[in-house]
Amino acid sequence: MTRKSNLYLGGSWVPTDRHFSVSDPANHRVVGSVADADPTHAIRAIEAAHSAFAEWSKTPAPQRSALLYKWHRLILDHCDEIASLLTSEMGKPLPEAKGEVVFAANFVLWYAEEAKRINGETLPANERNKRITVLRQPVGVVAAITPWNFPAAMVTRKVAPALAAGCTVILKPAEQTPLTAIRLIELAEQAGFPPGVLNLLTTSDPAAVGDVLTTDARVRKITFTGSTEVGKLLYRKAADSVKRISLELGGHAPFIVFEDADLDQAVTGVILSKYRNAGQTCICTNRVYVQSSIAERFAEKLAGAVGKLQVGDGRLEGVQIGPLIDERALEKVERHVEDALSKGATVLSGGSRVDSPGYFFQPTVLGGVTESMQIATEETFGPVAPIFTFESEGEVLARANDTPYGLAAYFYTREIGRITRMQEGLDYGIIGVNDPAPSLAIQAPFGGFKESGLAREGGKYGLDAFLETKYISLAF
Ligand code: TXE
Repeated sequence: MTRKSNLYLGGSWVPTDRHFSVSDPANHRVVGSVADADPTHAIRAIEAAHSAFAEWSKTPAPQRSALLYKWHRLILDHCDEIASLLTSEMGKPLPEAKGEVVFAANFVLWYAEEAKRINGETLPANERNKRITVLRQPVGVVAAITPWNFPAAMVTRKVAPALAAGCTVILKPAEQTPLTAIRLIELAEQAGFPPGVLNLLTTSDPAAVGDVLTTDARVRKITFTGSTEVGKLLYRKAADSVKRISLELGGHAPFIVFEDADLDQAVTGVILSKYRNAGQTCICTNRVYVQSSIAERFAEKLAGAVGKLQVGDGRLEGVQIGPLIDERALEKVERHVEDALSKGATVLSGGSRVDSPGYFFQPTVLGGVTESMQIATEETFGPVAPIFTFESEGEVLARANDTPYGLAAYFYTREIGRITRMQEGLDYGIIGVNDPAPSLAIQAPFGGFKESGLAREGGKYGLDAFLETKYISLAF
């Protein structure tokens, strides 16, 4: 079924002259025809969000909270429907899509609760006839720009804390996956958020629309998840009006297996952290470092397990690896594999695209990988695990940190001293110690060091990005 949609501006669904199509990456079928916003629509969205801010920011927290509770309930009530929409435009296997919708709803629930706990404080003054108060106030109009790899969760992880804080929001989802976002906004409308509090701009021209959102001084905050390249561009543009900005950018996660690790657990860990979402997550493993004494055994076990992963249309029972998002993504993965093979790596499993109309790539393991290969430094964003070997703890720590990225890192060992040294020494915002899935905890601060980003999302930390701190000195 092809879905059609309009823009959501100031509480109305606004038609556009132009539309763009959304297609299913598993078979290229068109699944949606979506309103195509241009810069004039972006200005209308800003006006709507700006005028709604005055009321929304003063709406008592329990009322904001109640609307978020309703939205949460509606998302869960429509979980299956949203998940199948998500799979049809993004490709991830249906069970993963359902898991994502629940994860997305959990952010809304968390911030429904958190909305009631935004409080300032009083500080002891220096003089008897003075009082010092610290207020926490919403930052203003927020532009949320979201990626295609988690079309539901990235929306709620940004929108829910912004609304809880009392900000108004303009959401611009990725052009590959607008349908999930549209459905979430329809449900938010049904929950009863007042007109202008939440606005939706779908567009095939993110640069033109993004330019308005990042340069208009009425937008006070940009929250973005996507490529490091676009993140840097937005950061530069936001500087002109000194907007607050949160960036969740690319990663290049090391996954380190020490010789005392439980090998089977480590193999399962790589499978989970590397191949989930076909390797299209910013925290997914990009470099597997295995201590040389166990490297051969580990590679054999991993290649065996990866060879059994089922690739196919995400709607089919038992499928674990869906298609990549588009041709460009598939070509990048192919390029990285070809480059590695031309420089001496070997294929231990998979290695090429699947002969099918969709954008499928075989789950792949490469051995004999070295730092001179593209795959060692650039984010592949596909189902390819390159194996490197190492001799000592100090050496692997230095190699793991030798990257401009700093989002997630994983290591497997049972030795407590090494656990302590490694978790403190890794220059990353998220560390999984014998744990391949640290990101599923919505209460934890998610975000990266270095070029992986700015600020944190999730839990109480995720609210900070949407709040200003005001200091009041009262003399009497
Ligand atoms: O990202 P883009 P792409 C990484 C990953 C992937 C690569 C490219 O390595 O292979 O980036 O993916 C919007 N002004 N990640 O090209 O372009 C765009 O419409 C304003 C990691 O899809 O950064 C979408 O909404 N907005 C990442 C969002 O930016 C602009 C997730 C992300 O798209 C814009 C995705 C502009 N000029 C990709 N140009 C993660 N951190 O999880 C694009 N956009």
